[in-house]
Amino acid sequence: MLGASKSGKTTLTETMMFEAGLISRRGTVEEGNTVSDYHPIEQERGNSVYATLLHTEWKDCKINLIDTPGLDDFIGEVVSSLRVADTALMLLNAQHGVEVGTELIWNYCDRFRKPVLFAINQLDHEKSNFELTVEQARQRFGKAFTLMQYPVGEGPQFNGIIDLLKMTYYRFPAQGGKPEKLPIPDEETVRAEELHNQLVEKAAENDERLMELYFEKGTLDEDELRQGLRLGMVKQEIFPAFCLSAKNNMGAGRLLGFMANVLPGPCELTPETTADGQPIPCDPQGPAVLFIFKTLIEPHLGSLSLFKVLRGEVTAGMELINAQNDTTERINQLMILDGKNRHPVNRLLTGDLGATLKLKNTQTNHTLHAKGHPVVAQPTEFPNPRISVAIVAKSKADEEKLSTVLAEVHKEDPTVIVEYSREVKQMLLHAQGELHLNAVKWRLEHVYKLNVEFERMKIPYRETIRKAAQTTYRHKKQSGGAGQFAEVSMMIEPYREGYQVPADFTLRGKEEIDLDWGGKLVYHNCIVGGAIDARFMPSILKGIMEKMQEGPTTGSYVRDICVYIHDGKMHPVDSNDTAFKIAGAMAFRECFRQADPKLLEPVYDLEILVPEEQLGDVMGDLNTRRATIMGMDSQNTYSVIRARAPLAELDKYSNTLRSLTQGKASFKMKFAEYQLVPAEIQKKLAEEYQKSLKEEAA
Ligand SMILES: Nc1nc2c(ncn2[C@@H]2O[C@H](COP(=O)(O)OP(=O)(O)O)[C@@H](O)[C@H]2O)c(=O)[nH]1
Ligand SMILES: [Mg+2]
Repeated sequence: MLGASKSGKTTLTETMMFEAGLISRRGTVEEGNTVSDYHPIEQERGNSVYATLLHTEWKDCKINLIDTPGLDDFIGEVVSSLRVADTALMLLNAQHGVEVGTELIWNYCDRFRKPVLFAINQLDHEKSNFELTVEQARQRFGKAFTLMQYPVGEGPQFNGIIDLLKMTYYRFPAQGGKPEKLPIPDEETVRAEELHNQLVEKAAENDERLMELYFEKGTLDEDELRQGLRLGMVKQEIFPAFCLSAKNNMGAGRLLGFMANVLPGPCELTPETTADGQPIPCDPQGPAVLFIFKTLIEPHLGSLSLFKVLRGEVTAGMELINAQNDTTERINQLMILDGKNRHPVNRLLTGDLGATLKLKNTQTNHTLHAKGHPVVAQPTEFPNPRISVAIVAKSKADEEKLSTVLAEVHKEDPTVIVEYSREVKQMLLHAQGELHLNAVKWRLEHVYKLNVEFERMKIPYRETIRKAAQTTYRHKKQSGGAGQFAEVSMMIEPYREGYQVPADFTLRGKEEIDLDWGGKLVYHNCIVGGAIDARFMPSILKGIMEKMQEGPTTGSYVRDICVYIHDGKMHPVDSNDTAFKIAGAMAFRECFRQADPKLLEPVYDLEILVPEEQLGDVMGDLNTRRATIMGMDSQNTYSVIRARAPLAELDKYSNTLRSLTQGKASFKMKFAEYQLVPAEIQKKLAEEYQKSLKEEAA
């Protein structure tokens, strides 16, 4: 179940369970009592945060549903769900047509090459506009978008559907549910016939035999139509589109019937693949293969692994091998899930989704297989993070617990990435947006009883120089016993590819270091006449490296420097490694200060999708963030802005974007390069650093 936020996925899921008689009363999102939105955070907020697995039935067919959240921040849930779904059911909200949220999710449907079914929902809403929605959908999804139905009456008058496959008029009672089946009214026959013929032609296009039949008879019967549609769906050449009011329970039953009768079953789809791209043929009789697509953790109760049976069947008590770590796992309890409710089952067949408890060494993206039949299923690739913050426990005593708990959070949600950054000395949380971070915080506080605070992530600046400088530094200490003596003459200059060693130096040795934090340090030994022993050269380099890790201007990493050691002095007794290390460090610092130091900051490429109406506001805001606009395109009803902006200016960007556009925009960001910090900002940062050093010393 996919679609922009508030298109009605959760409501439709509830209605579908109700239609199957699995629940006797329909809950609502407003009352917080749907089967799908069972997490307290979802009830509190009134929208889905987690993907939820449930099922419904139609005649003798079990249909698994995964209700996903529509908000951009929770896209990870969409990705893991799509990975195992056989068909994507995409809701379009007839109030808004193709939204930015639709676009985002569509990109993933496209990537996974799944059959897609559309449902145009909220046709009862007073702002519903069926024609416009269809027009936008045709524009965006192409000619594969195929109407299966159209509504009779719209907005508050919506109470019927003309079905183009069955050529029947379904008229609903006021409270929804089971419709009356009527002949198509006279005033609709021309339109219905025309659309029906288009549908028949499209269905015939996908199979030679059907094409022949169509030429012979001039039409296709219902079964032939179904077959043609199914083939077209597998090839993504037909996206059938249905009409709905999920809230008033109009159209959901017909949609379920279509799902049961027409949607391709797991073995009719393009086969699953292994990690190296080989097909895993769908074989209900073959040796079992299970793919773990999601993990739910309840503290103290252990974890629940959700899986899809890719091949064969799984039975309770079965022993399987984890392909990633070669350990044996026993499927002690086998169950299917309806939201938080768990129903034990004895076996699950190829294509089915289920869950098991307390696997020992198995996580999301792992494969379990029958003994002697090793196979690794293609793992799901999760999207890159778009926001980073530092996280600290409110109480010092909780610090250790915090890392353990965050590791669990990552296991449940692979789009939460936890990292201790040695560079900025903070525990960092990388995620998809502020709502995502807030959901993590909510979970830490309410489920793990751990109070945390988010702090701004320190910006990983870089320092470098703009011109050459040189100095001679003498380190001399005479106190009591053995003294210390070292003298180093050093020249430094900016490193550039293809640089030349100055003509007045004789190069005796060179070490080119690719720095862990990016950029280079090239260390040149240009000593003549044995002024400094070769054995002290590494000590000098050590001293320089210390300063490279804590640049003189702001304490940030230094990059892109050439160092030349061209002269110096030793003392027969007092010279040692320590003395040369200190001399190296001090000489480097002096040179650096004279070499016109400059500060670099990380800049990111942004790609922002924004509805036309809010384009001006979003551009205006970018102007306040030192952003450069790189390009702009227009697509359907929204624009794509490509911009480049310093990370330091992107704090809370997803919040701002959400409030500027009522959540209708979306963005991606990716590290681009390091760029010069403007002089006045560099000055301010340098002053702050000097102040912090003084405070530390005091
Ligand atoms: N008028 C109308 N409202 C609907 C319909 N379906 C859902 N809604 C309302 O739209 C809002 C969002 O629904 P929800 O199911 O949470 O959407 P989701 O974010 O896609 O899961 C709720 O207030 C629903 O009551 C519909 O068919 N008609
Ligand atoms: Mg929902």
